[in-house]
Amino acid sequence: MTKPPLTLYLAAPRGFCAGVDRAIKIVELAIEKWGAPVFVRHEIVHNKFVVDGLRAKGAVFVEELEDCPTDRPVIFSAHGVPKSVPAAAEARQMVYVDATCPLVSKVHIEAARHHERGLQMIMIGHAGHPETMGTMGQLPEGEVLLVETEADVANVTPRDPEKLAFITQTTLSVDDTIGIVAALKARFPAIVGPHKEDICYATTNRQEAVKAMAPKCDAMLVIGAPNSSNSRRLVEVGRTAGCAYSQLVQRADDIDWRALEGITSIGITAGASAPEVLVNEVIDAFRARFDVTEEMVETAVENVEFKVPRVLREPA
Ligand code: 2E7
Ligand code: F3S
Repeated sequence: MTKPPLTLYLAAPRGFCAGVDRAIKIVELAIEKWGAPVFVRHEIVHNKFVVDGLRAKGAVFVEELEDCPTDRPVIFSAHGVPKSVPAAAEARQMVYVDATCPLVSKVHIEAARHHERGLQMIMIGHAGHPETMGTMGQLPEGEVLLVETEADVANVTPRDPEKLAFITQTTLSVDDTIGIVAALKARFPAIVGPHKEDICYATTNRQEAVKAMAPKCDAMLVIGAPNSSNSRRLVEVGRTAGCAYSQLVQRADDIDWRALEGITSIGITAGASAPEVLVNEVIDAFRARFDVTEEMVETAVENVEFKVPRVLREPA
């Protein structure tokens, strides 16, 4: 039987960012240095395939520091942790390595600087997300107020509207955030903040590529996990940019082939925590069912790399 023709658009950049690369390397090097088990507080990045792979090498994933024995090393995930977490690890005299992405640490430092100057913070982010909890947890209770949407801006009640700064999660929708920042500036003209927001290069670039790709596609698949903020934003960006059938899939098994019957084009991208093997698995699944012509939609070239902490570059 002849296969139907399909143009498969592949977004670039897609997949692993520099912070994810570094975080995974930190876990691997820690296991090499100290042997198994090495404990990891929270999924090192939000991807089951990555987590299962590291578990097989000797990592043990827990949600709270209290779930770790004090005589084994613990690694903090790429999303960052509240200040209380390293403080508790020190109090217990534990060996710990912080795999927080340097671009998240930069926001933590920004927040501390504003606080020292007596400013209260408004964080634009998603409630309950580990990055938001980690960033808000850099300052004492009440010093960081959370807004999730433009509508929230009308209801926020700062101590002094003249003494305010804003910070953001790094994986937000660039376009949604423009609206929220504008609403903050309109209500609090004295608010200070970064030039635009704190969304990272990887988030921005992956969303740009999707915006260029989505209008060409009958359907779009984002490879990523349901708890991956940046991946979920890519699905939303795809829908807004003109591809109504944009879906999140963890891997090829998740693809709803009946929903894709009759398409002649598909767009594929991957969130910052999704490994390229899963992209290849999805492409192979399309090749098995369609006569595929691949086309790259490249909107940026990335060459960002972050060093692993010194303790892991030294011999044991
Ligand atoms: C850390 C940070 O693990 P992810 O899916 O995390 P998100 O924040 O998107 O849920 O992706 C990698 C990553 C992104 N941002 C890790 Cl702060
Ligand atoms: Fe860092 Fe951005 Fe990746 S904050 S972990 S470079 S998605």
